[in-house]
Amino acid sequence: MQKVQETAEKIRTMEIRGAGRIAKAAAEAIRDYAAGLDVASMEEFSARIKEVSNYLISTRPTAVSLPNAVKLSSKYSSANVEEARQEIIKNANLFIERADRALEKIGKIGSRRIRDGDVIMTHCNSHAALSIITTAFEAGKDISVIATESRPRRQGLLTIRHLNGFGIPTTLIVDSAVRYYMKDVDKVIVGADAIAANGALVNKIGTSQLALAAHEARKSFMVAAETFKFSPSTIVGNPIEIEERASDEIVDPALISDLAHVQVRNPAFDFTPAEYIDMIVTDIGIIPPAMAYTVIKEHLGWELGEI
Ligand code: RI2
Repeated sequence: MQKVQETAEKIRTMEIRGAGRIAKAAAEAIRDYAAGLDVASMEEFSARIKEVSNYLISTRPTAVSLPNAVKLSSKYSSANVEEARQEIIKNANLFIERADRALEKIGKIGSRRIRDGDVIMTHCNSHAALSIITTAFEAGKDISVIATESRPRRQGLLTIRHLNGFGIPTTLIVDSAVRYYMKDVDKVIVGADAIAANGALVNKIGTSQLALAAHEARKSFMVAAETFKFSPSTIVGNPIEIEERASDEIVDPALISDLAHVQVRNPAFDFTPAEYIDMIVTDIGIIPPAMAYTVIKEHLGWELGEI
């Protein structure tokens, strides 16, 4: 349990972050917990696995990759503790392998849409979006990137470091400069924390204003998302919850402690409607947002088996 608690804490404090990495860390935590679980009965095994699953899921509410990973990893059908344990270990390992392969596939598929000379704008720090960009660059395409700072946690600094490591010419801008630079951009590529059944995207706060600016300038807006970022529960009407983080991520409370009429709000994500999205690059191919329902039904819903 101690390792599960450590992983949960790292996800909560964002030491482990990025929807895909969160999912993989949760799968690893469930696997290792199941592997070392010493119980007297199957009832106890089920109860403990359920408890740990719910605990991991509660760490961050928006990235649907987290509950999807936990559910896919903690699946078992046997009524025997030893067999059920082995099933969980196998399912978690399968999820982790698939997640790694998905990133590679997204990179390969998405990079075919990148042309020589493209200027690509990206937001926050998405390993899926970066996989497309770096794969295109390594295939010899002459590209450059405009990366947003992504306040308040400035994940853009991770992005520019990553791109610099590949030798990709990169420009860092503040979030409020996205429309100013949109005229220079050919494509916007962002990641996803969740995709709803209606094709709407939930991603780092500010994504929807990038989409709006791209739409206005008739620039292509691409989303890079593994199929496990699609949200099964949206099919049955559950909304995706937007995480609101502590206000001290935005401003030092001491600086505003005398301002009796001021509050600070810090939503971590926003919604981008499907009509602003040209394509979603997934590990099963490029799809229009209108196909989100099909992805959920055919690639997730049946596997999750409980929507
Ligand atoms: P990958 C991140 O959320 C960003 O919103 C990013 O676009 C998304 O997860 C997907 O990231 P946070 O964890 O899975 O920084 O593509 O809040 O890495």
